[in-house]
Amino acid sequence: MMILYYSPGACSQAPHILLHEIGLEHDAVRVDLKTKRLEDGSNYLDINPKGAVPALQLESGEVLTENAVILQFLGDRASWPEVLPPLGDFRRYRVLELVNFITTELHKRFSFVFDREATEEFKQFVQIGLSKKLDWIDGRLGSGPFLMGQDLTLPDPYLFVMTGWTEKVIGLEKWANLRAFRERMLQRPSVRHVLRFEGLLQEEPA
Ligand SMILES: N[C@@H](CCC(=O)N[C@@H](CS)C(=O)NCC(=O)O)C(=O)O
Repeated sequence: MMILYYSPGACSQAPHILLHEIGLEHDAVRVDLKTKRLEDGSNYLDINPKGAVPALQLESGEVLTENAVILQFLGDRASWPEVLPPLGDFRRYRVLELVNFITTELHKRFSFVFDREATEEFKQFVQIGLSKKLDWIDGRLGSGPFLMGQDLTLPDPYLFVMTGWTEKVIGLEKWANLRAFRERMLQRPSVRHVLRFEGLLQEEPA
């Protein structure tokens, strides 16, 4: 069985949600990113020497890293082509273009904002750029319901993670489309399952 190495609320939530969307059997193992240890005490650096999540251990024992590539790998294993259109369908590159945008323009900027060693001044500077990129993706998303229109594709779970981080760091007030997208995604069983699994879902009292 495949094993996803994750940390609650981290970018690993994107492949975690995708695994549930496409219904691929997997285990999910929690990584303490500070100590680089798993819950059984073993060293995560033995699995992924880069120390970051996500990492996906395949049935073959091979370990795949880098979110954008893990998403692509999972998309190619999905039994429905909408999530990542096949080679020969130009929409495949539109999907990958969006994944790449999220990785390089949004995710990486957030990494700087979350960096404990970054100065407040630097974080403010990064947030100005981040806001501009969020303006673009908010416009690109429009009323959606997903980035590519009617069907959920690879970048949507990734964008969901970015909306959570935005809510935490800047607030989503400025981005009505992203706000509505987040609300829609929060209704999905895959998202609810993963948030519950990661210990992040506020259960309504019965
Ligand atoms: N280049 C990696 C970066 C992943 C990344 O930034 N992961 C963060 C969590 S969202 C992490 O594990 N940070 C801890 C570390 O790098 O030590 C990717 O795109 O998958």
